[in-house]
Amino acid sequence: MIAGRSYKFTRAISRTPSKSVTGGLRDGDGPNPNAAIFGKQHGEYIEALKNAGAGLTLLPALEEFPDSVFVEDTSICLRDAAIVLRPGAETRFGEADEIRPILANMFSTVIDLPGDGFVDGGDVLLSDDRAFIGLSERTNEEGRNALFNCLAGFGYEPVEINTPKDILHFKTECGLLDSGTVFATEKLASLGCFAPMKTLIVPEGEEGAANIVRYNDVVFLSKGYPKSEALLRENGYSVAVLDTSEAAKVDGGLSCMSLRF
Ligand code: CIR
Repeated sequence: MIAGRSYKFTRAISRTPSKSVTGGLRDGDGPNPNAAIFGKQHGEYIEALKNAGAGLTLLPALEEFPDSVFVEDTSICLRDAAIVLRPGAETRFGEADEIRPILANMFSTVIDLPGDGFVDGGDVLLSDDRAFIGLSERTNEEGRNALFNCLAGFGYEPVEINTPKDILHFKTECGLLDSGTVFATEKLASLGCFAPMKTLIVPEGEEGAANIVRYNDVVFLSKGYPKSEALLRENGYSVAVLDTSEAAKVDGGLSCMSLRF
């Protein structure tokens, strides 16, 4: 096990939200995000990553892909290698081809997910020694098994999860706080998948806070969840609160807007 490899980082990749983000995928028929406000909130997110120590690569907007700001779903970045995924939503298939050359310039090893299966990065949570992958509408068994095989070569033990049907991605409702602690909703924690890690339960009524990101010493938390903020601070974490109201309108959150390595 490489202690801290799950949250000690030096680099990050993000993609500027396109104007077409207003047409991003979402469950239900909620309102469109406001592209200008999304852009401002994304800028604040980028600044927070830099403040946490990230050498940031900001990629240009891709108008033909409304959800391309959610760059996390396209790949897995490790210390020495990157794995290009096959996102499971049809309108997002082409995003993998956009990220591959970027990763090829940054990593000596870039692997395409073998086979024909699908995986969205939002369904993959890496701790220091385990790869949790949740099956979902976007991630199927073939994709998951292919990714488990790839990650085994980097020392990750597989943990299989059936994400409850009403949750878009596994990480919609959990995030890593440190090498031994996960922040998760009661619904996910009750699956029993995180043991022996400690689970800090997202306060009831604040389930939307679960998608946190730990980057070095800072835990990024979405705005509007005071009980979660207090809980994290009581447990000794430094917290950066960020407004993600526009990303939330298209089912996005904090982890989806960057690749961290
Ligand atoms: C989608 O449905 O694909 C986007 N609207 C949201 C993706 C969020 N990504 C993530 O949680 N990793």
